[in-house]
Amino acid sequence: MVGPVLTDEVASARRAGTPVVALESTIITHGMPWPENLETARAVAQIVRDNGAVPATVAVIAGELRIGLHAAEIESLARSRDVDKLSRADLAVCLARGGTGATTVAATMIAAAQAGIAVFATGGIGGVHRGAEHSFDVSADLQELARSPVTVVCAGAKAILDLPKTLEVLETLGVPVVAYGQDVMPAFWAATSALPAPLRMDSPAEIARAHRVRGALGLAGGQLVANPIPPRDEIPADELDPLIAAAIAEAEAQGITGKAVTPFLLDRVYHATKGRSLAANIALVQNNARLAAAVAMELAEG
Ligand code: PSU
Ligand code: MN
Repeated sequence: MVGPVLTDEVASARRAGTPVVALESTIITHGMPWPENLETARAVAQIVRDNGAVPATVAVIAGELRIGLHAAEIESLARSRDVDKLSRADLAVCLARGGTGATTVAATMIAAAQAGIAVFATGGIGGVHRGAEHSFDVSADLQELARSPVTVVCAGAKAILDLPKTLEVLETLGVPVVAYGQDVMPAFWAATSALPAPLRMDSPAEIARAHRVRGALGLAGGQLVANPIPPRDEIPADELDPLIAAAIAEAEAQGITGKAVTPFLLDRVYHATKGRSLAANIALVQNNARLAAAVAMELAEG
Protein backbone atom coordinates (compact mmCIF):
# COMPACT_ATOMS: atom_id res chain seq x y z
CA MET A 1 0.00 0.00 0.00
CA VAL A 2 2.99 2.29 0.13
CA GLY A 3 3.83 2.22 -3.57
CA PRO A 4 1.78 4.22 -6.02
CA VAL A 5 -1.35 2.66 -7.50
CA LEU A 6 -1.69 3.19 -11.24
CA THR A 7 -4.90 2.97 -13.24
CA ASP A 8 -4.88 0.22 -15.86
CA GLU A 9 -4.54 2.85 -18.55
CA VAL A 10 -1.50 4.51 -16.99
CA ALA A 11 0.09 1.15 -16.10
CA SER A 12 -0.20 -0.14 -19.65
CA ALA A 13 1.09 3.14 -21.07
CA ARG A 14 4.14 2.86 -18.82
CA ARG A 15 4.71 -0.77 -19.88
CA ALA A 16 4.38 0.11 -23.56
CA GLY A 17 6.50 3.22 -23.29
CA THR A 18 3.61 5.39 -24.43
CA PRO A 19 3.96 9.02 -23.34
CA VAL A 20 2.31 9.94 -20.03
CA VAL A 21 1.83 13.42 -18.56
CA ALA A 22 1.31 13.77 -14.80
CA LEU A 23 -1.19 16.36 -13.55
CA GLU A 24 -1.57 17.71 -10.01
CA SER A 25 -4.77 17.79 -7.97
CA THR A 26 -4.22 20.79 -5.67
CA ILE A 27 -5.06 23.04 -8.59
CA ILE A 28 -8.46 21.30 -8.58
CA THR A 29 -9.13 21.43 -4.84
CA HIS A 30 -7.38 24.65 -3.80
CA GLY A 31 -6.46 26.48 -6.99
CA MET A 32 -9.79 27.03 -8.72
CA PRO A 33 -13.43 27.40 -7.65
CA TRP A 34 -16.22 24.97 -8.51
CA PRO A 35 -17.29 24.25 -11.24
CA GLU A 36 -14.42 25.67 -13.31
CA ASN A 37 -12.02 23.40 -11.42
CA LEU A 38 -13.78 20.28 -12.74
CA GLU A 39 -14.24 21.67 -16.25
CA THR A 40 -10.55 22.57 -16.39
CA ALA A 41 -9.39 19.20 -15.04
CA ARG A 42 -11.42 17.47 -17.75
CA ALA A 43 -10.31 19.83 -20.51
CA VAL A 44 -6.64 19.50 -19.57
CA ALA A 45 -6.82 15.70 -19.56
CA GLN A 46 -8.49 15.81 -22.97
CA ILE A 47 -5.81 18.11 -24.37
CA VAL A 48 -3.12 15.70 -23.20
CA ARG A 49 -4.97 12.88 -25.01
CA ASP A 50 -5.52 14.94 -28.16
CA ASN A 51 -1.78 15.49 -28.27
CA GLY A 52 -0.94 11.81 -28.09
CA ALA A 53 -0.20 11.22 -24.39
CA VAL A 54 -2.03 9.64 -21.46
CA PRO A 55 -3.02 12.02 -18.62
CA ALA A 56 -2.28 10.86 -15.07
CA THR A 57 -3.84 13.02 -12.37
CA VAL A 58 -2.23 12.35 -8.99
CA ALA A 59 -3.96 12.40 -5.58
CA VAL A 60 -4.12 10.44 -2.33
CA ILE A 61 -7.44 8.64 -2.06
CA ALA A 62 -8.34 6.59 1.01
CA GLY A 63 -4.71 5.96 1.87
CA GLU A 64 -3.50 5.14 -1.65
CA LEU A 65 -1.12 7.24 -3.73
CA ARG A 66 -3.07 7.15 -6.97
CA ILE A 67 -1.59 7.87 -10.37
CA GLY A 68 -4.43 8.34 -12.80
CA LEU A 69 -7.91 9.03 -11.46
CA HIS A 70 -11.28 7.94 -12.78
CA ALA A 71 -13.79 10.62 -13.81
CA ALA A 72 -15.89 10.14 -10.68
CA GLU A 73 -12.83 10.54 -8.45
CA ILE A 74 -11.83 13.78 -10.13
CA GLU A 75 -15.37 15.06 -9.70
CA SER A 76 -15.43 14.09 -6.05
CA LEU A 77 -12.17 15.99 -5.41
CA ALA A 78 -13.50 18.98 -7.34
CA ARG A 79 -16.66 19.08 -5.19
CA SER A 80 -14.97 18.59 -1.83
CA ARG A 81 -14.21 21.57 0.36
CA ASP A 82 -12.01 20.25 3.10
CA VAL A 83 -9.44 18.04 1.38
CA ASP A 84 -5.86 18.24 2.66
CA LYS A 85 -3.20 19.91 0.55
CA LEU A 86 -0.24 17.53 0.51
CA SER A 87 3.39 18.35 -0.08
CA ARG A 88 6.56 16.32 0.67
CA ALA A 89 6.15 16.94 4.41
CA ASP A 90 2.65 15.52 4.80
CA LEU A 91 2.33 12.95 2.01
CA ALA A 92 3.41 9.93 4.05
CA VAL A 93 1.30 10.92 7.07
CA CYS A 94 -1.84 11.15 4.93
CA LEU A 95 -1.10 7.72 3.41
CA ALA A 96 -0.41 6.20 6.84
CA ARG A 97 -3.73 7.49 8.17
CA GLY A 98 -5.70 6.21 5.20
CA GLY A 99 -6.64 9.77 4.35
CA THR A 100 -7.53 11.62 1.18
CA GLY A 101 -5.65 14.66 -0.09
CA ALA A 102 -4.67 16.67 -3.12
CA THR A 103 -1.05 16.71 -4.25
CA THR A 104 0.87 19.93 -4.82
CA VAL A 105 3.59 20.25 -7.43
CA ALA A 106 6.10 18.78 -4.95
CA ALA A 107 4.00 15.74 -4.01
CA THR A 108 2.94 15.16 -7.62
CA MET A 109 6.61 15.14 -8.69
CA ILE A 110 7.38 12.53 -6.02
CA ALA A 111 4.57 10.31 -7.29
CA ALA A 112 5.48 10.83 -10.95
CA ALA A 113 9.12 9.94 -10.30
CA GLN A 114 8.09 6.73 -8.52
CA ALA A 115 6.06 5.69 -11.54
CA GLY A 116 8.77 6.68 -14.03
CA ILE A 117 6.71 9.53 -15.47
CA ALA A 118 9.07 12.21 -16.74
CA VAL A 119 6.75 15.08 -17.64
CA PHE A 120 4.22 17.01 -15.56
CA ALA A 121 1.97 19.91 -16.57
CA THR A 122 0.57 22.47 -14.15
CA GLY A 123 -0.34 26.16 -13.95
CA GLY A 124 2.05 27.79 -11.56
CA ILE A 125 4.56 26.42 -9.12
CA GLY A 126 4.99 27.56 -5.55
CA GLY A 127 8.00 29.77 -4.90
CA VAL A 128 9.52 32.32 -2.58
CA HIS A 129 6.77 34.50 -1.11
CA ARG A 130 7.13 38.25 -0.92
CA GLY A 131 8.41 39.08 2.54
CA ALA A 132 10.12 35.68 2.82
CA GLU A 133 13.04 37.42 4.50
CA HIS A 134 10.67 37.72 7.49
CA SER A 135 8.26 34.80 7.05
CA PHE A 136 10.73 32.23 5.60
CA ASP A 137 7.83 31.12 3.37
CA VAL A 138 9.53 29.24 0.53
CA SER A 139 7.50 26.56 -1.22
CA ALA A 140 8.70 22.97 -0.98
CA ASP A 141 8.11 22.85 -4.75
CA LEU A 142 11.52 24.45 -5.27
CA GLN A 143 13.44 21.78 -3.33
CA GLU A 144 11.50 19.07 -5.08
CA LEU A 145 12.60 20.35 -8.46
CA ALA A 146 16.14 19.76 -7.20
CA ARG A 147 15.36 16.17 -6.17
CA SER A 148 12.84 14.46 -8.41
CA PRO A 149 13.73 13.84 -12.08
CA VAL A 150 10.63 15.36 -13.63
CA THR A 151 10.33 18.12 -16.22
CA VAL A 152 7.59 20.44 -14.97
CA VAL A 153 5.82 22.68 -17.46
CA CYS A 154 4.31 25.76 -15.81
CA ALA A 155 3.57 29.35 -16.85
CA GLY A 156 6.15 30.87 -14.55
CA ALA A 157 5.71 31.67 -10.90
CA LYS A 158 2.64 33.61 -9.93
CA ALA A 159 3.04 37.33 -9.45
CA ILE A 160 1.84 36.88 -5.85
CA LEU A 161 5.38 35.56 -5.25
CA ASP A 162 8.77 37.26 -5.23
CA LEU A 163 9.97 36.27 -8.70
CA PRO A 164 13.60 37.41 -8.47
CA LYS A 165 14.07 35.55 -5.17
CA THR A 166 12.37 32.48 -6.62
CA LEU A 167 14.87 32.45 -9.49
CA GLU A 168 17.78 32.90 -7.08
CA VAL A 169 16.70 29.93 -4.98
CA LEU A 170 16.23 27.75 -8.05
CA GLU A 171 19.71 28.66 -9.22
CA THR A 172 21.16 27.83 -5.79
CA LEU A 173 19.39 24.48 -5.89
CA GLY A 174 20.75 23.72 -9.34
CA VAL A 175 17.41 23.67 -11.12
CA PRO A 176 17.45 24.57 -14.83
CA VAL A 177 14.83 27.26 -15.45
CA VAL A 178 13.88 27.41 -19.10
CA ALA A 179 11.68 30.02 -20.75
CA TYR A 180 9.92 28.55 -23.74
CA GLY A 181 10.36 30.52 -26.96
CA GLN A 182 11.43 33.85 -25.43
CA ASP A 183 14.31 35.50 -23.60
CA VAL A 184 12.41 36.75 -20.55
CA MET A 185 10.58 34.87 -17.85
CA PRO A 186 6.83 34.64 -18.21
CA ALA A 187 4.96 35.59 -15.03
CA PHE A 188 1.89 33.37 -14.96
CA TRP A 189 -0.96 35.82 -15.74
CA ALA A 190 1.43 37.89 -17.89
CA ALA A 191 3.35 36.45 -20.85
CA THR A 192 6.46 38.47 -20.14
CA SER A 193 8.31 40.10 -17.25
CA ALA A 194 11.38 42.25 -16.83
CA LEU A 195 13.37 39.23 -15.65
CA PRO A 196 15.79 37.65 -18.12
CA ALA A 197 15.29 33.89 -18.36
CA PRO A 198 18.24 31.83 -17.11
CA LEU A 199 17.82 29.50 -20.13
CA ARG A 200 15.75 29.50 -23.30
CA MET A 201 14.52 26.61 -25.42
CA ASP A 202 12.42 26.70 -28.57
CA SER A 203 11.16 23.17 -29.16
CA PRO A 204 9.83 20.13 -27.29
CA ALA A 205 12.73 18.12 -28.74
CA GLU A 206 15.26 20.45 -27.14
CA ILE A 207 13.54 20.16 -23.76
CA ALA A 208 13.43 16.36 -24.05
CA ARG A 209 17.11 16.18 -24.98
CA ALA A 210 18.15 18.26 -22.00
CA HIS A 211 15.99 16.11 -19.72
CA ARG A 212 17.77 12.98 -20.96
CA VAL A 213 21.24 14.45 -20.64
CA ARG A 214 20.53 15.56 -17.08
CA GLY A 215 19.57 12.01 -16.19
CA ALA A 216 22.58 10.55 -18.01
CA LEU A 217 24.87 12.85 -16.05
CA GLY A 218 23.42 11.47 -12.84
CA LEU A 219 22.20 14.85 -11.67
CA ALA A 220 19.27 14.65 -9.30
CA GLY A 221 16.20 16.73 -9.96
CA GLY A 222 14.27 17.92 -12.94
CA GLN A 223 13.76 20.95 -15.10
CA LEU A 224 11.36 23.84 -14.82
CA VAL A 225 9.91 24.96 -18.14
CA ALA A 226 8.12 28.32 -18.05
CA ASN A 227 5.70 28.49 -20.96
CA PRO A 228 4.20 31.95 -21.54
CA ILE A 229 0.45 32.33 -21.39
CA PRO A 230 -0.98 32.98 -24.91
CA PRO A 231 -0.91 36.81 -25.21
CA ARG A 232 -4.66 37.04 -25.99
CA ASP A 233 -5.40 35.56 -22.54
CA GLU A 234 -2.92 37.52 -20.45
CA ILE A 235 -3.59 40.17 -17.79
CA PRO A 236 -0.84 42.81 -17.90
CA ALA A 237 1.29 43.11 -14.78
CA ASP A 238 0.58 46.81 -14.21
CA GLU A 239 -3.10 46.00 -13.93
CA LEU A 240 -2.57 43.13 -11.51
CA ASP A 241 0.16 44.57 -9.30
CA PRO A 242 -2.07 46.81 -7.15
CA LEU A 243 -4.64 44.04 -6.73
CA ILE A 244 -1.94 41.61 -5.61
CA ALA A 245 -0.50 44.13 -3.17
CA ALA A 246 -3.98 44.58 -1.66
CA ALA A 247 -4.47 40.80 -1.41
CA ILE A 248 -1.13 40.37 0.37
CA ALA A 249 -1.97 43.17 2.81
CA GLU A 250 -5.29 41.49 3.52
CA ALA A 251 -3.59 38.12 4.13
CA GLU A 252 -1.23 39.77 6.60
CA ALA A 253 -4.06 41.61 8.36
CA GLN A 254 -5.99 38.35 8.75
CA GLY A 255 -2.93 36.42 9.95
CA ILE A 256 -3.03 33.92 7.07
CA THR A 257 0.15 31.81 7.11
CA GLY A 258 1.62 28.53 5.87
CA LYS A 259 -0.13 26.49 3.26
CA ALA A 260 -3.23 28.67 3.44
CA VAL A 261 -1.40 31.63 1.91
CA THR A 262 -1.42 30.59 -1.77
CA PRO A 263 -5.11 29.58 -1.93
CA PHE A 264 -6.10 32.75 -0.05
CA LEU A 265 -4.22 35.04 -2.44
CA LEU A 266 -5.55 33.24 -5.53
CA ASP A 267 -9.09 33.64 -4.27
CA ARG A 268 -8.63 37.35 -3.55
CA VAL A 269 -7.14 38.02 -6.98
CA TYR A 270 -10.01 36.07 -8.54
CA HIS A 271 -12.57 38.34 -6.89
CA ALA A 272 -10.59 41.52 -7.52
CA THR A 273 -10.36 40.75 -11.26
CA LYS A 274 -14.02 39.63 -11.38
CA GLY A 275 -12.96 36.21 -12.54
CA ARG A 276 -10.54 37.26 -15.27
CA SER A 277 -7.60 35.78 -13.37
CA LEU A 278 -9.39 32.43 -13.49
CA ALA A 279 -10.02 32.64 -17.24
CA ALA A 280 -6.31 33.36 -17.71
CA ASN A 281 -5.36 30.53 -15.36
CA ILE A 282 -7.49 28.07 -17.33
CA ALA A 283 -5.99 29.19 -20.65
CA LEU A 284 -2.43 28.84 -19.43
CA VAL A 285 -2.90 25.39 -17.91
CA GLN A 286 -4.34 24.17 -21.21
CA ASN A 287 -1.41 25.71 -23.05
CA ASN A 288 0.99 23.93 -20.70
CA ALA A 289 -0.76 20.59 -21.18
CA ARG A 290 -0.13 20.89 -24.93
CA LEU A 291 3.57 21.56 -24.51
CA ALA A 292 3.99 18.86 -21.85
CA ALA A 293 2.36 16.26 -24.11
CA ALA A 294 4.70 17.26 -26.94
CA VAL A 295 7.73 16.88 -24.64
CA ALA A 296 6.46 13.49 -23.43
CA MET A 297 6.07 12.40 -27.07
CA GLU A 298 9.66 13.38 -27.80
CA LEU A 299 10.93 11.51 -24.75
CA ALA A 300 8.94 8.39 -25.70
CA GLU A 301 10.46 8.42 -29.18
CA GLY A 302 13.83 8.17 -27.47
N1 PSU B 1 -0.33 27.64 -8.73
C1 PSU B 1 -1.59 27.78 -9.22
N2 PSU B 1 -2.59 27.12 -8.62
C2 PSU B 1 -2.35 26.30 -7.57
C3 PSU B 1 -1.01 26.14 -7.10
C4 PSU B 1 -0.04 26.82 -7.69
O1 PSU B 1 -1.81 28.50 -10.17
O2 PSU B 1 -3.30 25.70 -7.09
C5 PSU B 1 -0.73 25.15 -6.01
C6 PSU B 1 0.23 24.08 -6.55
O3 PSU B 1 -0.26 22.82 -6.14
C7 PSU B 1 1.54 24.39 -5.87
C8 PSU B 1 1.04 24.92 -4.56
O4 PSU B 1 2.36 23.26 -5.75
O5 PSU B 1 -0.07 25.74 -4.90
C9 PSU B 1 2.09 25.70 -3.83
O6 PSU B 1 1.67 25.90 -2.51
P1 PSU B 1 2.70 26.45 -1.40
O7 PSU B 1 3.01 27.84 -1.84
O8 PSU B 1 1.93 26.39 -0.12
O9 PSU B 1 3.89 25.54 -1.44
MN1 MN C 1 4.39 28.17 1.76
